[in-house]
Amino acid sequence: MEEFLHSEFFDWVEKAADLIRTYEGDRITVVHHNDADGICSAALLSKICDYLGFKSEFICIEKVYPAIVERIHRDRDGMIIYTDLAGLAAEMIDRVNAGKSRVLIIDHHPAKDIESDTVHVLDPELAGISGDIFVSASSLNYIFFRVLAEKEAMDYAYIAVLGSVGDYHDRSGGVLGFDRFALSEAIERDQVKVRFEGVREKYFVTKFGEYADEIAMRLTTLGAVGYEKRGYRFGIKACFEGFDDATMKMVSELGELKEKKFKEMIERLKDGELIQEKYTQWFHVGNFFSPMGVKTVGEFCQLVKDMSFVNDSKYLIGFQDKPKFIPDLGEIEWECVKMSGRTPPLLERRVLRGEMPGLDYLVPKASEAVGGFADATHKIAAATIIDKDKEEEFIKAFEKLVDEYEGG
Ligand SMILES: [Mn+2]
Repeated sequence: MEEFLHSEFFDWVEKAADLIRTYEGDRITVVHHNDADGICSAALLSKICDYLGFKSEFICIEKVYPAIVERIHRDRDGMIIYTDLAGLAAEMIDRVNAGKSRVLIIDHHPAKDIESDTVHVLDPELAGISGDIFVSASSLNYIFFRVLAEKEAMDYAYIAVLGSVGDYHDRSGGVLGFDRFALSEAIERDQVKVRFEGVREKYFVTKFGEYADEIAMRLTTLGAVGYEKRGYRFGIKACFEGFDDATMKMVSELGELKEKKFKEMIERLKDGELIQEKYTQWFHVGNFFSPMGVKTVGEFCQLVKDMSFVNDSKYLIGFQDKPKFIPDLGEIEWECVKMSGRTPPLLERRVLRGEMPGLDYLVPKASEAVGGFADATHKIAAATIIDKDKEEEFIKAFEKLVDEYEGG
């Protein structure tokens, strides 16, 4: 395992560690994602701040939008750490920050490095290491912690394992690379035991008396389904103290709430709320999914795309209002909606054969047509953000694009 620690990447981690070591302020703001990996990253960073004697504030967000970054940097200075997000947003953050705060981005998503005196990016992708396979944000924060305080960090190696499993880095049968390095240290310290289920490794977390995947799923429920209720706060606490009765109750209530809302929404779609166009079928949930975050409409599309009431050969598109209220920040001045797209099975085969255009082509183009920006697009699944009241215009642009593709 030592070779990891002597790699070029380790020098990058050292440089990032210097930024926090030489920081002269007394408080650090941590901005983190709301899934299990983001929650585990925040948990590790909270210990780093404690260890170094900094006061810390935590802000949980679903995505890095300029309006959110503006609010964060308007009201705060000192040091701001973004984690499990923002790898691609360094430029925008640097522009908004305008030299005010010391910013460190600790992410494992695709990233773009920038030349800046105040904004720094620590991301394995920049060193040619896949952050989707070998390093979760939690493992990265663990390694960061380890460089700052090796002994103290090792008490929390299991948290890196929870984050890695939360991001499904065990999908090939077990975690790999830097994730595995964190796992090996958790095993050495009896925090985790590896068991086998067929050819798959399962990570039993001794402190919790259960498996990492169950714990991670619970953390994601708290952060994503319970986003507007600040469920992630309970998640961070649970990383250290386990799940108390109140937190377990919250998890099961959130699970039931999601199931109930999804069932009702399916009925509404069957009752005529699924609008049929030539190539698309679409619906708008408004704020019906509140308090669940805007990732929910994507999860809902994923669930219903295979159901029999959905037309097998048309694109499925759902919209969800983006709430103005960000739990840790208050009201943000924006009026926008999240759009999620999926391809039902028959259409999916046509898209993959190249007979129909993919969502990675249609969604960015249709977004542009209404002045929006798409940032997460794949052939058969995509998401974007557009201004409110542009939904019908978006659908029109989308239809036109498919028409042109069919014609040409
Ligand atoms: Mn992650």
